[in-house]
Amino acid sequence: MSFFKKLKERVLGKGTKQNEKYNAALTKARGNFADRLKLLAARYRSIDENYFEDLEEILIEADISVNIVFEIIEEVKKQARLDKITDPNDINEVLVDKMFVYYAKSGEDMDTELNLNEDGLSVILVVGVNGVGKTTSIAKLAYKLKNEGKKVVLVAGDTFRAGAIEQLDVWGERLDVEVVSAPMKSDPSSVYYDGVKRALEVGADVLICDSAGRLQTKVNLMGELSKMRRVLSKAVEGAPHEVMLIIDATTGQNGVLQAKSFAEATGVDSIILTKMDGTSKGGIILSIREELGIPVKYIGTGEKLEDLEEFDLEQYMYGLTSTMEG
Ligand SMILES: Nc1nc2c(ncn2[C@@H]2O[C@H](COP(=O)(O)OP(=O)(O)O)[C@@H](O)[C@H]2O)c(=O)[nH]1
Ligand SMILES: [Mg+2]
Repeated sequence: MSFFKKLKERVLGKGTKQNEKYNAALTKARGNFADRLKLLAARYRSIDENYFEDLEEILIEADISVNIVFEIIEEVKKQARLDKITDPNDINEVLVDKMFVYYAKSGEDMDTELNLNEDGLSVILVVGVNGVGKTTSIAKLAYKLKNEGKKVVLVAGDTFRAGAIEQLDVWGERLDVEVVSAPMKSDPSSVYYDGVKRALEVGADVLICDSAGRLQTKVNLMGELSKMRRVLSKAVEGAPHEVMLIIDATTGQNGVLQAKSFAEATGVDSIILTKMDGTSKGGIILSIREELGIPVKYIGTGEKLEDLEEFDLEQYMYGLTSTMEG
């Protein structure tokens, strides 16, 4: 059975709901990837150096970093020689297979489970640059955890940006979830302290901490993040149990680099890749894997509370390529 057929079968076997979400969220990305690869295959009767140059361009424009593109194209060429493939349509299939393998092999950790403390309070700290979708993702995550029967408390740790506290308050009201906050410009660490205290008081299962995302020097960032960590770990053993880094898929390579300084400044356990619905650059997932080596646990597929999906490599690759079949 062909790679695409197998992928389709596996993905549809996971139920239609998740599949529809991925398919819809990756519409733009698919247009800039699968549709272009199909056109490329139609332009070339068989593969040659020009073909591979055009292919390279499509991959780079999908936001796969250049070194990965070279590596993957080498792999594709090798396979083509080995299997005597000359039809570009068949090459497309080999390509997607190689991309899949690249993601799966470059990091051993594909687990999307949150590191929650089973008996006691779990603390999740959410970090990332301004505007990437931290607060929105926190609301989505709270919604999800609440639906799983968990008691959630939120901390408005972005005391820096005007409106940030109110924004979380509004979500809290909609979700019927308590939000702990302090006036603007308060020290975020002291708000976290209050948050933990309150979460323990009410017997919450999960405390999710919002944070400010202003870009600053790495030294400042490091100092601030380690202070937050210290406060949280003093208050609850093992906290923060999960530090989630938010990356905006529409910011491309630049966003990945910014994210890297956050990851280097504090230990990051996982990534939420937001705004997948708004980007035409689906290859970013490979760049994140290469640059950060941290597992993507969720993707943001829209602005609504339900628009958060567990990351699934098969769904993702299928969403990116489903129009390429046949
Ligand atoms: N389309 C889309 N918009 C999103 C997604 N996640 C966040 N946003 C929007 O991005 C903007 C910034 O989000 P916000 O949570 O305030 O970012 P923060 O500054 O990191 O807290 C808001 O308008 C959100 O509605 C997503 O997955 N898809
Ligand atoms: Mg925010």
